[in-house]
Amino acid sequence: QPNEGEKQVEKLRVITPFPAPKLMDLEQFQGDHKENLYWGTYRPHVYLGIRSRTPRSLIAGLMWIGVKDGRYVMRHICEDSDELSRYGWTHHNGRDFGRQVIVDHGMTLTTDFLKVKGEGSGYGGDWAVRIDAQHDKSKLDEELWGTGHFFFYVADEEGNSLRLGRDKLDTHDSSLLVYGSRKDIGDWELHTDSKDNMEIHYSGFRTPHFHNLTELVLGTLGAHARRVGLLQLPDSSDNLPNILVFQMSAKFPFRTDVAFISGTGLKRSRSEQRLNSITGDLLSNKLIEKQRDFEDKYKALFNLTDKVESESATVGRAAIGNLLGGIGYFYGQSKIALTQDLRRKYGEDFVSYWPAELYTAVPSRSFFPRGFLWDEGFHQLLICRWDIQICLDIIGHWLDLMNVDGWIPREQILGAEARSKVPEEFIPQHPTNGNPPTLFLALHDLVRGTSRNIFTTTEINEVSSFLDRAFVRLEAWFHWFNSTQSGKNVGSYYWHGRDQATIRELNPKTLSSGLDDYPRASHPDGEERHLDLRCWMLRAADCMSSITVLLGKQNDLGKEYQSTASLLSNFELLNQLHFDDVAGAYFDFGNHSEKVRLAWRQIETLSSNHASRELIREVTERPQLRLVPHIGYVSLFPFMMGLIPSSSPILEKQLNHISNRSTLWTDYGLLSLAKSSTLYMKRNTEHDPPYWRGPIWMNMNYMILSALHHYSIEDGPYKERAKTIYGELRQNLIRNVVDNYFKTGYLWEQYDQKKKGKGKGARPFTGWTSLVLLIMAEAYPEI
Ligand code: 6A9
Repeated sequence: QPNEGEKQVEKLRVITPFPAPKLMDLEQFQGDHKENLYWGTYRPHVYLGIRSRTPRSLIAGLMWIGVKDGRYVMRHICEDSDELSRYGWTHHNGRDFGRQVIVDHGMTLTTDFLKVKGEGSGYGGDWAVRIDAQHDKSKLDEELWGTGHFFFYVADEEGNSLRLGRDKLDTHDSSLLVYGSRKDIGDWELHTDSKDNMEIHYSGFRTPHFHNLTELVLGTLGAHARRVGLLQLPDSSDNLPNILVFQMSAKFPFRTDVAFISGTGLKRSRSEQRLNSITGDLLSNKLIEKQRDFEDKYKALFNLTDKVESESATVGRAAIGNLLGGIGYFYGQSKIALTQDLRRKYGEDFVSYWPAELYTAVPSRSFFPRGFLWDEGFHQLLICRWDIQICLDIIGHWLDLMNVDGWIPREQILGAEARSKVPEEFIPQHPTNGNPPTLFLALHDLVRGTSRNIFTTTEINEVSSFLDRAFVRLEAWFHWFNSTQSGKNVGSYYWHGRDQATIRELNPKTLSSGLDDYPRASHPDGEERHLDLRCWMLRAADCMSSITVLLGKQNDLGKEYQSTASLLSNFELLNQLHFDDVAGAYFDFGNHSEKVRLAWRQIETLSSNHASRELIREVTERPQLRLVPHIGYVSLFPFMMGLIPSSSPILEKQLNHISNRSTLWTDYGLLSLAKSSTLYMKRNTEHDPPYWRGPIWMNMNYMILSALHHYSIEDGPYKERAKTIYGELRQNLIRNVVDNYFKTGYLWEQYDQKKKGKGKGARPFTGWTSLVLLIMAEAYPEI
């Protein structure tokens, strides 16, 4: 029996931070770097939300009244059910400028964001938002929509109280809405400036909760409307409010600037000049200038002019703009599920990870506005080309989330706002489960750019010092996979954590792989060998080895990574473990039967007398240890990694599978699972429709396309064939994503091969679908 002290130690191991200096404490992330990134549109889950990169920030945001089925509704959090024709950043540089266009039925709302470090401003500088609302008379019901109602709020998460502008005696003019004071930025003021005739009302609240702001405002508005018959806030406030909401109402078309200036308490703060410089005409000029800079950078980096039509370039611009504009800052504690052992011992199911910050891009502002580990590696392929400092900052935050075992939680649900978006059962993270170490994809690019002097001297220095400090963490990460996810055979791995007991899934899911319901061995056990994980390990080992070279650490350690990499790239060994001669394809290995199906069964329940019907798995053949015969993304991993020698007939076989319309090829991209698979487009349970069992996903298509590109350059008998397929696949992917964007206004999570490539799943999905821009630019990682 462990004593109290030992119990604590054991239980807390999983929530013990990795014992090494944090990346975010590096010199390069302090000073100007930190200050320059202080304020931003870091609340991607709302249509327009601003905060600073500090745990308890002053936050700001916009709501407006929309109409649904003839009734007023509040727009605030990005909700798919709002059914906006489109919304998203058409431009965003990730730092101090963004332009977003929102089409809400008959209204087009443009929200510009601009940040400046003015002379005299406080820490982090000043910022402005321009709200421009146009309406289309033919589409709007005048009675409901003669007037637009916009609600701009500020809230202090630290709890400092806010003061109404009109309370201030020495105010410069009447434009002051609210002011306050904070430790980080000093005194601050928020002003509004509009040439249009607008009516302003307000409400103040004191509450520590911010995730239900919409209800708070809507409730107050409704209550007052019932009393006075007017759609306006009551111009009243709780005592010492930490939230103030300003309703700005005006006839369409309407434009107003909202300006935030800090450091106003200081002498010579030049508040008035600063305010002038970020409102009205001066703001217009600055916005024009910033947009031009964005265009220039976009052109220079991706060089699309000769590569795609201008329509496609517009989509590419939205892809990078939304990926950067979607970057968020989160703070909170992950909920960690204890392993069965510890649960039994301590009678507790969950523990909290340490409070942590995460600066990260997100896959989808409406559906998944939070960090996902393997998504992030793909995001960084784009972001590192746009802004290396932002890229390092993001990877640094992720690596700082590592625990003492070298584990990083896969899905980051930090803070009440993030939690409110996720059903309870999906919140806990499991320390036995991994997620592909795709950060190595981006690190690989960074190492290459550094060792070949592609970057500037400053960038090279920053990447080097970053890698130098990251090294122990990367080692621990590598080691975590290499030890906890290894298989029985030398050089074999499998995703741990699959449910061995389930009787309700057609094929037990592998969420840790990122490919969720992609078919694996029907009966999960320790005999499994997962091809994708093996290939990720090769990528990781290879990258570790090149980092050791770059850092001059070619000691025994460096050699170990090199020998792991050569073991994992050994073609004969790969073929022995994973190649099926007859199919000419690579497969997983495991205890497997193809004779499985879901069937309705009467289930007697103890709690009630009546029997219920449930879908239960039937297996009509004894599973055997064998290769798992499903052709799809997993089988293409050796190809993706460039593992197949360019002279090998096995390469030809992969090209055959790829280009075959009865297996993987469609006019819209490659299918996740071949039409010939027994699980193609099959539901996994009554409630789980096929996800990675057919539809087209951009991240894997990008990887496959990279490999096709590679083999179209490498000499060999299949070079020309690879080139042809490459060209056609590239065209198909671009055409389909671009068509869908113009038809629907969005980039999508997946594309539906059964409906002519129509976007499906989450929208906007501006995470890895934005890789379409790299496809346009033909920018691929070197294999
Ligand atoms: C479920 C539901 C309203 C699934 O893009 C993020 C991930 C990928 O990492 C993964 O590979 N997506 C892919 O298979 C979305 C995952 C969403 C899980 C949360 C909770 C709440 O939604």
